Amino acid sequence: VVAFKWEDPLNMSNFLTEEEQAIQETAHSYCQERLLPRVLEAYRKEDYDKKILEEMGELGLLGATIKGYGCAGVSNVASGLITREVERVDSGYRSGMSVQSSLVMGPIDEFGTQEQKDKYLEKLARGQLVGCFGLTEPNHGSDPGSMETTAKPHPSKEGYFSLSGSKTWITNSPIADLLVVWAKLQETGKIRGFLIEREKCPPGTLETPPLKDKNGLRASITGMIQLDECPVPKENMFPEVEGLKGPFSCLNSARYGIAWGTMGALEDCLHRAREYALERRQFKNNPIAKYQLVQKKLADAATDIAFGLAAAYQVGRLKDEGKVTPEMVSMIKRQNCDRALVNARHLQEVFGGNAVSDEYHIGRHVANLFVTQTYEGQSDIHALILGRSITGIQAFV
Ligand code: TGC
Ligand code: FAD
Repeated sequence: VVAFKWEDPLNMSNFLTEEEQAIQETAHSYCQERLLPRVLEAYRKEDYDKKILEEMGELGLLGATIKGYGCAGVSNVASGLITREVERVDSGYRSGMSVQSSLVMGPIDEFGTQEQKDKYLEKLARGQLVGCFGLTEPNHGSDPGSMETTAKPHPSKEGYFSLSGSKTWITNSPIADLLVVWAKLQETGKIRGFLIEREKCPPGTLETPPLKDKNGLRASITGMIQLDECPVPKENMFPEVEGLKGPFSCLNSARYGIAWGTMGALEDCLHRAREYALERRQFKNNPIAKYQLVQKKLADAATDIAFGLAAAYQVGRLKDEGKVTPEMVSMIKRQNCDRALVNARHLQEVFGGNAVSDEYHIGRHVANLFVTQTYEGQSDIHALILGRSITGIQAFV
């Protein structure tokens, strides 16, 4: 007899290998035992504990798909399961991890020289170095191709570039030791990637002020990167990759992770709303879970989670086989972020006035999920990426 499980309606766990299930369990235990107890204080104080990356590093959760350099070398589905477990606690914790794994270790592994890989990957995998990824600028968010940050030969230091410009809304920048910065090479006008080591920058050439008082993603630290003729050794540029292909290749992996992660956040909202609805009584002492309008909210969320996870799983398997396209990633990033935000917002209503207390966690997820729908390509931008593929006509400009 096959029983329906509301927590896993389409029986997805059936399709996971034993190794993937074990990885998910490890990530689940760590997140529930170590991250959940600190998230409320972190969110209230807008504080990100750098030690979290070290703890994740010890468990092999950072750069988990990379082979060698102390990384776990697991499947893309396993890495999706890790992000799902982390974001079940908080999107900000997943953000810190995604940036380190997909946006810093990812490009070093894919585009770096052997020296760059040897120098940085293992330390990043252990969380001994913290990384950040600077693409967005104050005047260029959805359209990073128009960036103004430039790299030109350094006027006084032989063998160095001089980088100037500013990046904004950069996760981890205030605490980053290693900054991946995308800038236009003055000579060619082409976008190139640079690895900037904070400790090697002369005073006044690199500033990373935090952006405080956010109303979402408060358990993650965000800041600017301000470069003023910052000297960067020529060997710190990624040697081959040029143009937007560089940053977007890393974003393909990070966006894939967000598609899994947002489903984890929505699962937490569903579990909490269900529990609350079964306990809370209104009108003739009925649990509010008895009422059809409440049940519909739970059914909608459970359905979107099941569909969203199935789609992320399918893309993960294709990614492992080298058969993924950026449009597939745009589709699941957009859909899962949008559905997570809409459903979380509806489930928030189940808590009535208590939704306003942070102890119920739902308001935090709703605020975070707005950010996930915005960064790494706002949902409408992903709609245009899909529209371009469907029609052959680009609608950005
Ligand atoms: P377009 O003409 O489309 O492409 C220019 C070149 O880039 C290549 N390309 C890709 N390559 C690999 N993967 C992808 N997904 C790619 N998308 C584009 C493309 O083939 C082309 O190559 P080539 O060789 O022909 O030059 O460029 P466009 O300027 O028209 O771009 C438009 C658009 C909208 C697609 C793009 O700009 C976009 O996606 N905008 C969204 C911006 C964005 O996602 N920013 C993310 C910032 S990082 C971040 O938010 C991190 S948050 C992390 C966290 O805290 O978790
Ligand atoms: P804009 O590009 O100004 O867009 C504003 C609105 O206009 C959006 O709704 C957009 O969809 C719409 N729009 C724009 N162009 C079009 C068009 N052609 N057609 C239709 N609609 C359009 N960036 C990094 O590089 N690294 C990071 O680590 C990072 N972390 C972040 C962390 C947080 C907490 C936040 C909030 C952002 C982060 N970002 C990061 C930046 C993020 O990627 C950008 O905010 C995002 O890409 C959108 O850019 P924008 O904010 O400039 O919005």
